[in-house]
Amino acid sequence: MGSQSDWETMRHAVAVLDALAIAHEARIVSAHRTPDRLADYARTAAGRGLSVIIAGAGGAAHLPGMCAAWTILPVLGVPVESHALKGMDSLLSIVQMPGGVPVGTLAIGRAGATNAALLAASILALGDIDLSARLETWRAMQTASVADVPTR
Ligand code: RP5
Repeated sequence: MGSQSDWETMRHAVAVLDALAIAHEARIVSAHRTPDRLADYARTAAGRGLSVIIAGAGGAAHLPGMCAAWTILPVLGVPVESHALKGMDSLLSIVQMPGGVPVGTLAIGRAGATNAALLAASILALGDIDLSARLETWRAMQTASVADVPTR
């Protein structure tokens, strides 16, 4: 994530990864304030054994795109809701990548963070039958939790 202030959003991705017992790390890597850290992180990610990068940032949100520039790992971008423009700036910054350097862009805010983790799980599950089973169970539990009728 681009800042400590993104944690309130990105913790929801971490919660899903924890629930699915997916090994992960959480780091603050700012495209603007720590550009060398970003280059080092993204360039070494595959070699360190990472398979998917979830990059959450807000405002002029260059983190996901610059991560994708430095690695061929799948990069999933989460637009963090900004104060000034409610995350529209983050969304448009992340989603409008030039052809040739993809970032899979999720929804603004908590839903995007949650779904980024679930999408990462789906990618990883292609090569991990145990994770695939855990993901099926997670989805079944979600289905079972939806009431037929609303509470009044
Ligand atoms: C971005 O600027 C971060 O991803 C964060 O969403 C936003 C604001 O950062 P702070 O000023 O709160 O550190 O780089």
